[in-house]
Amino acid sequence: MQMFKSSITISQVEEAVNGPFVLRSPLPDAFATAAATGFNAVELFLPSPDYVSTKEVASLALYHGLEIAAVGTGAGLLRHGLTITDTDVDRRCEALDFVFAMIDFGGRLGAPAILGSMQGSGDHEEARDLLAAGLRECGARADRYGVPFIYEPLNRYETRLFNRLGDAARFLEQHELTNVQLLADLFHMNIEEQDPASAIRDAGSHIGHVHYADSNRQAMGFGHTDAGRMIAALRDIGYEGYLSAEILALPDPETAARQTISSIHSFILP
Ligand code: LER
Ligand code: MN
Repeated sequence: MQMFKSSITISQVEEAVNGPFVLRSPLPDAFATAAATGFNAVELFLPSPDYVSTKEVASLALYHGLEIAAVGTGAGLLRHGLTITDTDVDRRCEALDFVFAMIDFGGRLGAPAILGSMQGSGDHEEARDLLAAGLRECGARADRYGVPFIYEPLNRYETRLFNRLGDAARFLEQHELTNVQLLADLFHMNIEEQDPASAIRDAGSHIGHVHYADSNRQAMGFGHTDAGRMIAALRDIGYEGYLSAEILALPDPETAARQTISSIHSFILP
Protein backbone atom coordinates (compact mmCIF):
# COMPACT_ATOMS: atom_id res chain seq x y z
CA MET A 1 0.00 0.00 0.00
CA GLN A 2 1.17 3.48 -0.87
CA MET A 3 2.40 5.69 1.90
CA PHE A 4 1.99 9.37 2.42
CA LYS A 5 4.37 11.45 4.51
CA SER A 6 3.09 13.75 7.23
CA SER A 7 4.20 17.37 7.49
CA ILE A 8 3.32 20.35 9.64
CA THR A 9 3.76 24.08 9.02
CA ILE A 10 6.16 26.22 11.02
CA SER A 11 5.91 30.00 10.61
CA GLN A 12 8.44 32.57 11.76
CA VAL A 13 6.62 35.46 10.04
CA GLU A 14 5.16 37.93 12.52
CA GLU A 15 2.84 39.47 9.91
CA ALA A 16 1.22 36.04 9.40
CA VAL A 17 -0.14 35.91 12.93
CA ASN A 18 -3.64 35.06 11.66
CA GLY A 19 -2.42 32.77 8.91
CA PRO A 20 -2.87 29.01 8.60
CA PHE A 21 0.29 27.96 10.38
CA VAL A 22 0.49 25.61 13.34
CA LEU A 23 3.83 26.03 15.08
CA ARG A 24 5.25 29.50 15.69
CA SER A 25 7.83 29.07 18.42
CA PRO A 26 11.55 29.48 17.62
CA LEU A 27 12.79 26.85 15.16
CA PRO A 28 14.54 24.52 17.67
CA ASP A 29 11.37 24.28 19.76
CA ALA A 30 9.05 23.98 16.74
CA PHE A 31 11.17 21.19 15.22
CA ALA A 32 11.15 19.37 18.58
CA THR A 33 7.34 19.64 18.82
CA ALA A 34 6.89 18.41 15.22
CA ALA A 35 9.11 15.39 15.88
CA ALA A 36 7.55 14.60 19.26
CA THR A 37 4.05 14.66 17.71
CA GLY A 38 5.16 12.10 15.12
CA PHE A 39 5.51 14.13 11.92
CA ASN A 40 7.89 13.05 9.15
CA ALA A 41 8.57 16.59 7.95
CA VAL A 42 8.06 20.31 8.41
CA GLU A 43 7.02 22.98 5.91
CA LEU A 44 8.76 26.29 6.57
CA PHE A 45 7.23 29.76 6.24
CA LEU A 46 10.10 32.19 6.81
CA PRO A 47 10.37 36.00 6.69
CA SER A 48 13.22 35.89 4.17
CA PRO A 49 15.65 33.46 2.56
CA ASP A 50 18.44 34.63 4.88
CA TYR A 51 16.45 34.41 8.12
CA VAL A 52 18.34 31.24 9.06
CA SER A 53 21.18 29.35 7.37
CA THR A 54 20.44 26.15 5.50
CA LYS A 55 23.21 24.57 7.60
CA GLU A 56 21.29 25.32 10.80
CA VAL A 57 18.03 24.00 9.34
CA ALA A 58 19.76 20.86 8.03
CA SER A 59 21.26 20.18 11.43
CA LEU A 60 17.89 20.65 13.21
CA ALA A 61 16.28 18.33 10.66
CA LEU A 62 18.95 15.69 11.14
CA TYR A 63 18.84 15.91 14.94
CA HIS A 64 15.05 15.49 15.02
CA GLY A 65 14.79 12.98 12.15
CA LEU A 66 12.64 15.35 10.10
CA GLU A 67 12.60 16.17 6.40
CA ILE A 68 11.91 19.60 4.94
CA ALA A 69 8.73 19.12 2.92
CA ALA A 70 8.64 22.55 1.26
CA VAL A 71 9.31 26.25 1.82
CA GLY A 72 6.70 28.98 1.34
CA THR A 73 7.32 32.30 -0.38
CA GLY A 74 4.32 34.26 0.97
CA ALA A 75 6.46 36.60 3.09
CA GLY A 76 7.45 38.33 -0.16
CA LEU A 77 3.87 39.61 -0.41
CA LEU A 78 3.15 40.00 3.30
CA ARG A 79 6.31 41.91 4.11
CA HIS A 80 7.18 43.63 0.83
CA GLY A 81 3.98 43.64 -1.28
CA LEU A 82 5.77 41.67 -4.04
CA THR A 83 4.08 39.54 -6.70
CA ILE A 84 5.61 37.89 -9.77
CA THR A 85 2.77 39.21 -11.96
CA ASP A 86 3.31 42.89 -11.06
CA THR A 87 3.00 45.05 -14.19
CA ASP A 88 5.88 47.20 -12.94
CA VAL A 89 8.99 45.49 -14.28
CA ASP A 90 11.24 46.53 -11.38
CA ARG A 91 8.79 45.23 -8.77
CA ARG A 92 8.31 42.05 -10.77
CA CYS A 93 12.06 41.45 -10.91
CA GLU A 94 12.30 42.12 -7.18
CA ALA A 95 9.55 39.55 -6.63
CA LEU A 96 11.29 36.98 -8.82
CA ASP A 97 14.58 37.56 -7.01
CA PHE A 98 12.83 36.87 -3.70
CA VAL A 99 11.31 33.65 -5.06
CA PHE A 100 14.63 32.57 -6.64
CA ALA A 101 16.37 33.01 -3.29
CA MET A 102 13.69 30.87 -1.61
CA ILE A 103 14.11 28.24 -4.34
CA ASP A 104 17.87 28.25 -3.63
CA PHE A 105 17.25 28.01 0.14
CA GLY A 106 14.82 25.10 -0.24
CA GLY A 107 16.86 23.47 -2.99
CA ARG A 108 19.93 23.22 -0.78
CA LEU A 109 17.70 21.30 1.67
CA GLY A 110 16.19 19.11 -1.06
CA ALA A 111 12.84 20.89 -0.72
CA PRO A 112 10.71 22.66 -3.33
CA ALA A 113 9.48 26.25 -2.96
CA ILE A 114 5.79 27.11 -3.26
CA LEU A 115 4.20 30.00 -5.16
CA GLY A 116 0.97 30.83 -3.32
CA SER A 117 0.04 34.42 -2.58
CA MET A 118 3.07 35.81 -4.47
CA GLN A 119 1.29 34.89 -7.72
CA GLY A 120 -0.78 38.06 -7.21
CA SER A 121 -4.50 38.70 -7.41
CA GLY A 122 -4.65 38.34 -11.20
CA ASP A 123 -6.81 41.43 -11.70
CA HIS A 124 -5.21 42.69 -14.92
CA GLU A 125 -5.05 41.43 -18.50
CA GLU A 126 -1.39 40.49 -18.61
CA ALA A 127 -1.50 38.46 -15.40
CA ARG A 128 -1.62 34.99 -17.00
CA ASP A 129 1.19 35.74 -19.45
CA LEU A 130 3.34 37.08 -16.64
CA LEU A 131 2.48 34.03 -14.53
CA ALA A 132 3.56 31.66 -17.32
CA ALA A 133 6.84 33.55 -17.80
CA GLY A 134 7.52 33.61 -14.06
CA LEU A 135 6.70 29.92 -13.60
CA ARG A 136 9.03 29.04 -16.48
CA GLU A 137 11.93 30.85 -14.80
CA CYS A 138 11.15 29.40 -11.36
CA GLY A 139 10.83 25.88 -12.78
CA ALA A 140 14.24 26.22 -14.44
CA ARG A 141 15.79 27.55 -11.24
CA ALA A 142 14.34 24.66 -9.18
CA ASP A 143 15.64 22.18 -11.73
CA ARG A 144 19.22 23.08 -10.71
CA TYR A 145 18.48 21.35 -7.40
CA GLY A 146 16.55 18.42 -8.84
CA VAL A 147 13.29 19.60 -7.26
CA PRO A 148 10.09 20.89 -8.87
CA PHE A 149 8.62 24.35 -8.35
CA ILE A 150 5.16 24.21 -6.80
CA TYR A 151 2.27 26.38 -8.03
CA GLU A 152 -0.80 26.68 -5.81
CA PRO A 153 -4.28 27.50 -7.11
CA LEU A 154 -6.03 29.61 -4.44
CA ASN A 155 -9.66 30.39 -3.73
CA ARG A 156 -11.43 33.30 -5.44
CA TYR A 157 -10.97 35.66 -2.48
CA GLU A 158 -7.18 35.45 -2.91
CA THR A 159 -6.64 35.37 -6.68
CA ARG A 160 -8.41 35.36 -10.01
CA LEU A 161 -5.50 33.59 -11.74
CA PHE A 162 -6.34 29.93 -11.07
CA ASN A 163 -8.88 28.71 -8.55
CA ARG A 164 -9.20 25.10 -9.71
CA LEU A 165 -6.64 22.36 -10.22
CA GLY A 166 -7.91 21.31 -13.66
CA ASP A 167 -7.59 24.80 -15.15
CA ALA A 168 -4.10 25.15 -13.69
CA ALA A 169 -3.07 21.71 -15.02
CA ARG A 170 -4.18 22.65 -18.54
CA PHE A 171 -2.26 25.94 -18.25
CA LEU A 172 0.93 24.06 -17.31
CA GLU A 173 0.43 21.72 -20.26
CA GLN A 174 -0.31 24.52 -22.75
CA HIS A 175 2.84 26.37 -21.71
CA GLU A 176 4.90 23.17 -21.40
CA LEU A 177 5.91 24.08 -17.85
CA THR A 178 7.38 20.67 -17.18
CA ASN A 179 9.19 21.33 -13.88
CA VAL A 180 6.19 23.01 -12.26
CA GLN A 181 3.80 20.92 -10.17
CA LEU A 182 0.52 21.79 -8.52
CA LEU A 183 -0.34 22.15 -4.87
CA ALA A 184 -3.70 20.65 -3.96
CA ASP A 185 -4.78 22.69 -0.92
CA LEU A 186 -7.89 20.87 0.29
CA PHE A 187 -9.22 24.04 1.94
CA HIS A 188 -9.17 26.07 -1.29
CA MET A 189 -10.50 23.05 -3.19
CA ASN A 190 -13.44 22.73 -0.81
CA ILE A 191 -14.47 26.25 -1.86
CA GLU A 192 -13.76 26.01 -5.58
CA GLU A 193 -14.01 22.46 -6.88
CA GLN A 194 -17.30 20.90 -7.88
CA ASP A 195 -15.96 17.59 -6.57
CA PRO A 196 -12.52 17.75 -4.90
CA ALA A 197 -11.88 14.00 -5.19
CA SER A 198 -12.55 14.04 -8.95
CA ALA A 199 -10.38 17.14 -9.30
CA ILE A 200 -7.49 15.24 -7.67
CA ARG A 201 -7.99 12.29 -10.03
CA ASP A 202 -8.15 14.57 -13.07
CA ALA A 203 -5.03 16.55 -12.13
CA GLY A 204 -3.21 13.24 -11.49
CA SER A 205 0.55 13.42 -11.86
CA HIS A 206 0.49 17.24 -11.94
CA ILE A 207 0.00 17.18 -8.16
CA GLY A 208 3.30 17.57 -6.30
CA HIS A 209 2.23 18.68 -2.83
CA VAL A 210 -0.90 18.64 -0.66
CA HIS A 211 -2.07 21.05 2.04
CA TYR A 212 -4.01 18.75 4.33
CA ALA A 213 -6.74 21.00 5.72
CA ASP A 214 -10.38 20.46 6.52
CA SER A 215 -13.25 22.51 5.00
CA ASN A 216 -12.94 25.23 7.67
CA ARG A 217 -9.13 25.28 7.44
CA GLN A 218 -8.80 23.49 10.75
CA ALA A 219 -7.10 20.13 11.29
CA MET A 220 -8.57 17.30 9.20
CA GLY A 221 -11.47 15.88 11.19
CA PHE A 222 -12.48 19.25 12.69
CA GLY A 223 -14.58 20.25 9.64
CA HIS A 224 -16.83 18.44 7.17
CA THR A 225 -14.42 17.22 4.47
CA ASP A 226 -14.66 13.50 3.74
CA ALA A 227 -10.96 12.79 4.27
CA GLY A 228 -11.37 9.15 3.21
CA ARG A 229 -12.48 10.24 -0.28
CA MET A 230 -9.48 12.59 -0.60
CA ILE A 231 -7.07 9.87 0.49
CA ALA A 232 -8.65 7.35 -1.89
CA ALA A 233 -8.25 9.81 -4.78
CA LEU A 234 -4.61 10.51 -3.84
CA ARG A 235 -3.96 6.75 -3.72
CA ASP A 236 -5.58 6.35 -7.14
CA ILE A 237 -3.19 8.85 -8.73
CA GLY A 238 -0.17 7.24 -7.06
CA TYR A 239 0.62 10.31 -4.92
CA GLU A 240 3.37 9.50 -2.44
CA GLY A 241 4.28 13.00 -1.27
CA TYR A 242 3.48 15.01 1.83
CA LEU A 243 0.16 15.67 3.50
CA SER A 244 1.16 18.99 5.01
CA ALA A 245 -0.96 20.62 7.71
CA GLU A 246 -1.30 24.22 6.56
CA ILE A 247 -4.11 24.91 9.00
CA LEU A 248 -5.26 27.28 11.71
CA ALA A 249 -3.77 26.46 15.11
CA LEU A 250 -7.20 25.82 16.64
CA PRO A 251 -8.12 25.27 19.38
CA ASP A 252 -4.37 25.38 20.06
CA PRO A 253 -1.23 24.29 18.18
CA GLU A 254 -0.74 21.01 20.04
CA THR A 255 -4.35 19.85 19.56
CA ALA A 256 -4.31 20.83 15.87
CA ALA A 257 -1.01 18.95 15.39
CA ARG A 258 -2.19 15.82 17.22
CA GLN A 259 -5.51 15.76 15.33
CA THR A 260 -3.65 15.97 12.00
CA ILE A 261 -1.36 13.10 12.90
CA SER A 262 -4.22 10.94 14.10
CA SER A 263 -6.12 11.62 10.86
CA ILE A 264 -3.11 10.73 8.68
CA HIS A 265 -2.25 7.65 10.75
CA SER A 266 -5.82 6.41 10.53
CA PHE A 267 -5.30 6.13 6.77
CA ILE A 268 -1.70 4.99 6.49
CA LEU A 269 -1.31 2.63 9.41
CA PRO A 270 -2.84 -0.85 9.17
C1 LER B 1 -0.74 29.31 0.89
O1 LER B 1 -0.35 27.97 0.88
C2 LER B 1 -2.21 29.43 0.91
O2 LER B 1 -2.91 28.45 0.93
C3 LER B 1 -2.80 30.76 0.86
O3 LER B 1 -4.14 30.71 1.30
C4 LER B 1 -2.03 31.81 1.59
O4 LER B 1 -2.46 33.04 1.14
MN1 MN C 1 -2.12 26.42 0.93
